[in-house]
Amino acid sequence: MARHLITSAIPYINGIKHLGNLVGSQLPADLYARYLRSRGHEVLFLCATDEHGTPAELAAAKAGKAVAEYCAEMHDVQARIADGFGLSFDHFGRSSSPQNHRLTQAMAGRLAEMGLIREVTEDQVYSVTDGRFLPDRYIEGTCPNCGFESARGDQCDNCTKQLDPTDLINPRSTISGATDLEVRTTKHLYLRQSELKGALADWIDSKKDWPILTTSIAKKWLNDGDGLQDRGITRDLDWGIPVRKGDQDWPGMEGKVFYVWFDAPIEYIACAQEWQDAGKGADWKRWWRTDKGADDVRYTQFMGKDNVPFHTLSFPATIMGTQEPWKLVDYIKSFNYLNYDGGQFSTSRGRGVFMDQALEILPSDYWRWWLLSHAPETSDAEFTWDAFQQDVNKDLADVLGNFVSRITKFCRSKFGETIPAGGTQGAAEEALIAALTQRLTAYQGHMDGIEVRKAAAELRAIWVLGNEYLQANAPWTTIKTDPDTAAMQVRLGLNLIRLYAVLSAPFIPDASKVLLDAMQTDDAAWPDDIGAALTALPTGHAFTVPDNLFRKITDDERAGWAERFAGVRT
Ligand code: B3M
Ligand code: ZN
Repeated sequence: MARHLITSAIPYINGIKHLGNLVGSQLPADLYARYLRSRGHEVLFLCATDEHGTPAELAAAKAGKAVAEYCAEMHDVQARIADGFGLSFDHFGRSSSPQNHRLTQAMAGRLAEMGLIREVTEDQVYSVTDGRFLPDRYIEGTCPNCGFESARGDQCDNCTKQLDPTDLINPRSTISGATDLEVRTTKHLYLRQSELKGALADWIDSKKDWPILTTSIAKKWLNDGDGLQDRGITRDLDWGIPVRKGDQDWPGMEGKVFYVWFDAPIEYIACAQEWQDAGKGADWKRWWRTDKGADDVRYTQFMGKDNVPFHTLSFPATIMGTQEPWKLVDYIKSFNYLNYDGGQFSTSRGRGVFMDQALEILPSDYWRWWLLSHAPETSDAEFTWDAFQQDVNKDLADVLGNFVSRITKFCRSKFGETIPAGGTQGAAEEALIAALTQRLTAYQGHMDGIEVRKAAAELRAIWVLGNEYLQANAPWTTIKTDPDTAAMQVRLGLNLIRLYAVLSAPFIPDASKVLLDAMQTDDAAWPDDIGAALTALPTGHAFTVPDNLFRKITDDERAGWAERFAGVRT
């Protein structure tokens, strides 16, 4: 029994995540957490909402709400949806929590003490009408290069030229449209991460087992020069964590807040404090401080590839820079993108299926199964309604659902609703147990290695073995000549249902519960020995026939959804 700390990238507060976001972080993190708990390990699985930054301020303004109020509401919305998808966080925290305020300020103070913070004076565009400094992407104007009228302060989307806001002709604020912009001088704090380049390079080099996607992105940023330039960690915004040196004022930094990407990963740690303060656990330092027992914790992070640089370089630089005994991540599982029907999912354009909409259409297990079995691990993947209908109907309805339905209904009609007695296992059963044992070993290997697609394929193969056994041994035929052997076959089949419930729970937890309930057992122990596991439900044990476990998606539904989600969400 080991201890596992698991975090998923924390979703931004300003809106509901789409299925591409879900499959790139929270869902595989949940799969892994559920699996490790099933194997008897101690798990702390944390996630939170990422609540700071300009997008949160703007979204609140658009909703006509105070930012704090908007964030509190959206946190609850996201928590409810996460619950709908069965995401089994031990705590779903908030980066705006008092715990994160304190910890972020303490870490910044410590970094300053270690000589790793420098103050930089810079010129920045100030909007008099908006009463604020404008981040580059909130300034638009005419491109000096191609004349495109909606070029952004950082780049022209028409000719792709990189720009400075001061390059723009007729610049205006995208917040208010104001044109009374002026350049003002302001002071910011920079984290001297360049000082830590050697230590970071050694650390990344030592991670021989990391996915190539993770290390290739880390090394690219580390060696390109760009990634490890010192990084501004403060912003001129109202909403955020006030810049303070621990509990002291930071002279010259009045009215400024930390940059959202500085405080967001620190929330992984603060979230454990929130978990404890909410009365859900004790001794959070046992998970996070190597001087308090976290040495034997294995820490795994899950995220989409766009978040990798922050987790392989910036956050580790923060942690290492403090020279305090904080736990560093042991393994970073990153994902490519899931595309939507010939294009990209897009939050800003409302393209694709969003988490709340998905749950309106179908129960979460349908989505969990499809998304995880198509997780974009080695390359980008694509969601299409055709593939979704086909795979769900085949894997869940034809393979797993059909197996359960055939065996339970057959038993009810011939033997009644208890596990029948009689008969002895022979060569066919021995072969089945051997095949299951081999596949279980492979399944566990893929789950331990977080090879999500391969694990799903192995689980599907485990379901198929049951169907093949039924097909080949046909208890409905056997019963005519040899009722005892038919009883043995049925007994085995019913026990297989319980085994499937246990093995499938990390992927499809709701269906798994339905199956365990139908088998009237709460024995969800992970099998050590397949032969023994297939005798867990003894002769005479009562069961019920579950309602149709998975229904098929009809052609009409598929066509309707494809049409409903073809445009953009309004
Ligand atoms: N909030 C990105 C996102 O929502 C970002 C992750 C932060 S992880 C510390 O996709
Ligand atoms: Zn241009």
